Amino acid sequence: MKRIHELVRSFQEQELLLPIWFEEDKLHFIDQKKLPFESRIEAITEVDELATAIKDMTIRGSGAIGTCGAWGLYLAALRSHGNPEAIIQAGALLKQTRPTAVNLMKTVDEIIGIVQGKGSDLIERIEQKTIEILERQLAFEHQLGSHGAEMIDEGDAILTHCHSGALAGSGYGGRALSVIRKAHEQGKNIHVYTCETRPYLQGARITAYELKKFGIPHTLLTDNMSGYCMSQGMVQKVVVGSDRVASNGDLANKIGTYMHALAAKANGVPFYTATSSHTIDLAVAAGRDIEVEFRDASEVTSFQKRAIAPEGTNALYPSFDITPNELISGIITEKGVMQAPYPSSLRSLQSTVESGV
Ligand code: RI2
Repeated sequence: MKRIHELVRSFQEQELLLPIWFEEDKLHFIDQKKLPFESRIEAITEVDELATAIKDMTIRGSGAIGTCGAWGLYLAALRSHGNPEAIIQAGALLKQTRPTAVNLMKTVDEIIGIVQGKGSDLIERIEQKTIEILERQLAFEHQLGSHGAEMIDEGDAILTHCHSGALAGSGYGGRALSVIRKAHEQGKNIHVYTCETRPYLQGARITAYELKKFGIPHTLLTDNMSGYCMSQGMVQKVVVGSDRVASNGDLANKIGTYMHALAAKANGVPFYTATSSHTIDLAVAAGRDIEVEFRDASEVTSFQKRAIAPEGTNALYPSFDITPNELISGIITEKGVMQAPYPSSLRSLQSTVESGV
């Protein structure tokens, strides 16, 4: 039977950029607010500290916070010596942190299923489930990356938004950057336009950091430059991540994604989202039913605690937007690239996942 420490060791040997890991009885994670200026590692022992880190975006990205669901409940199981009530409470706390990304809810529910199931040693059963989830998430990155790379042609310039990369996922390339990284590893000559992604600047700070680390040529754009670049024929594909996909194919992703999708449609540029079957939420009929997180307006009126607008200026911060399915050329998953009509392609994807095909 594999133990959690062996799993972490094997991940570390694969030269992954791990967002979160367990070592010496503590949960460790990279403070993504400080990147790329400082590589600060936090070490915690309590689930409420993890909840705070997710809420304030010290750790972020739908894939990464998805694995936090498993890590957090494993930590809760250890701290409570396997007390089911304490683990269920920890799950409820984690689920309240961020409402839009569905992976966190799903991994919490998977672990709670173990708590409610039968068996002897609860801590050990949760440990095994955590290992299964972490291995599966990493395998997804390689699989969806390979399927997505087939959509990328030699010489393509690919525009991406926000940061859907290793530190937003399980360490290889998350979603969008797994596609880009695989295409690069296949020897395709590609270039990436990374949009800075106001107000948290995930694109400028973290996507550019990872692209540099992976040796992939890239150029930073401010968010308002994408339409111009597409109109000039500078962009051949758009690939973004995904916080949740509704059963009709509507996509919830970082605020600004919709604007890029509109520009892509107007300029005949194929627009893809890279995701996994775990991020497709068949319980939600359409994008309008997805809860969009609104964050504190102070995150718009200031950057890293420095004011960028006159004191008292009103601001708005919807953290995500909805891209309607008709703007999406394909939904890249670990099982292949889903095409419209999405209600049927996503449903048959889900049935192959459930039946383990
Ligand atoms: P994956 C981010 O949200 C963005 O929406 C980004 O596209 C996504 O998560 C990356 O996660 P935030 O957590 O799609 O920075 O790669 O608010 O899983």
